[in-house]
Amino acid sequence: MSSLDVETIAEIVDGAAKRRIPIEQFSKTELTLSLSQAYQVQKISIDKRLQRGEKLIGLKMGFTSRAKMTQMCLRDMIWGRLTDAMEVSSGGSVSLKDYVHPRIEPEVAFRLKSDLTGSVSLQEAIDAIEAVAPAMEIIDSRYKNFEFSLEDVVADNSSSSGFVVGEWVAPDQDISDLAIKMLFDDQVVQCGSTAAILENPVQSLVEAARLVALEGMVLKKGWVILAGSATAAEALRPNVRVTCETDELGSLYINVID
Ligand code: OOG
Ligand code: MG
Repeated sequence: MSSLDVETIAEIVDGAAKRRIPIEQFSKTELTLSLSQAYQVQKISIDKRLQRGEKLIGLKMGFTSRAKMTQMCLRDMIWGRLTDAMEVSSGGSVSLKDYVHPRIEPEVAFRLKSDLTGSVSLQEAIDAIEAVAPAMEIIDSRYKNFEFSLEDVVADNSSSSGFVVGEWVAPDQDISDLAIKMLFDDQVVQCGSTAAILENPVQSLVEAARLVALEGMVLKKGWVILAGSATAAEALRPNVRVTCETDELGSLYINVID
């Protein structure tokens, strides 16, 4: 890093999110953020939201599918924090005015019934799941043109801006290869399989436990964990209903207004 410290960078990122004005990528300046500094920036900027009254309610994984890695030209898994203010209820509306250049992607969500951290087996991750649901994540990079390095995106809470969760169901079925698709009105814009998420979305929980432990964190009982998108993301458009449908887990939708 050169002149700016993590606190100042966190203020810049937080300000961009609040004002919805995109900023330059830090990696395009003389600043060089390490990955661990980027996670510090993420923590400090989300702490600012918590100080404004938001609650930390979970975590999102990113780049757990090849489709997403290919779309964004990055290869390593990342994670970000979810707050209660980011949750949009299923059947609810979002306004494009609340974002810079939002995109949406089909995901799977888990709710935890026990804490999880460090090196855990697939079975230990399964045992920690209270409920599972189809979900969509609204990502919105605070960087110009939705372009970033791995450190840039991590500092920007891994682009997380909103999420919608469908109906929670008990985790008593195999979710490793369910058909999942996303529609804008009645047009299918993305389709794939949950197998695209690390061959099994539960594996994303294993990776989340491992990655947060590197930052001294624990996935908490009651938290929502987004496994990452199964497909590439789609730019949100005004006046569409976005629906995510899965074979076995059901569906959810939101309406997008201007
Ligand atoms: C980074 C976040 C990636 C996912 O599900 O893979 C992500 C981005 O694409 O802006 O949320
Ligand atoms: Mg995502």
